[in-house]
Amino acid sequence: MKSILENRPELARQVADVAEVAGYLWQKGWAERNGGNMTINITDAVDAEIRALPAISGRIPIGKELPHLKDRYFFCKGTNKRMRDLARWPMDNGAVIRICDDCVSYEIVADHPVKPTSELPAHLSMHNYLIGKGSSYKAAIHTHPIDLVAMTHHAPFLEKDVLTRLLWSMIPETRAFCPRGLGIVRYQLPSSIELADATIDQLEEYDVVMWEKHGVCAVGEDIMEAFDMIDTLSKSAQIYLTARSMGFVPEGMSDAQMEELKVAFNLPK
Ligand code: 2HA
Ligand code: ZN
Repeated sequence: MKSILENRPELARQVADVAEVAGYLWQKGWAERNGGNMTINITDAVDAEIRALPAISGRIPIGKELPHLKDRYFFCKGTNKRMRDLARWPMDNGAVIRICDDCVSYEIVADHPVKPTSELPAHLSMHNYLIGKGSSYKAAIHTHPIDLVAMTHHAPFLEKDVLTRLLWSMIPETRAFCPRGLGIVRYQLPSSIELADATIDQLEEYDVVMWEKHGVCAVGEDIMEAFDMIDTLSKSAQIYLTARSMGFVPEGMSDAQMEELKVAFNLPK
């Protein structure tokens, strides 16, 4: 069977980037079994021939009305598919979907009738929010980093901006490359509409959002950028944990050093 990626270098490149990141998530130990998911808005890489393709599924409800997504296309990891398999065979473990005119359902267009991730309501809500505010961001990622998730099991870290400041202060790069910090969503049932709604509330202020006792979510221009922000925050968490395991509480950069960095890099917060 011919893949939708054939003779479409831009689409193939974007899917290859998702596959590359899927491999990183597995190698980092953040993606046990089917854990985590990714979606990218591929509408700009979709041509008339793809638009004319008949669906290979019925209409499937999203569970929410998402008015900005009408006629948009996404590549999504499949539900119950392993991240490490997505890395090797992206089109067998993911699917291209088209949002229907009613904005409450979608259909699968290619390559195989792989049902999208269980976190589709959260992912599509994030894309809907981003398009609605005129953002150029095209990628959303959810994964289970051990260090960052462990930190959400400690109530003081869940207060607003406590983790942001702690992680920023471990190494200058974290503030520079994750300049909007880290939002917190209190525990919600995985895959729920409540989790989706709470996540988009946090996106008004943050590009990366922790899901208490579950995982992290990030949005970015592309999938590499979204991954890099989580990777940078995880690096800071590792520095913190390493210092604690050596028996001391790390000093962290001082307020003056943090302020100097903010001015030098022209950071938003
Ligand atoms: O895809 O990570 O949150 C499996 C999950 C659900
Ligand atoms: Zn998860």
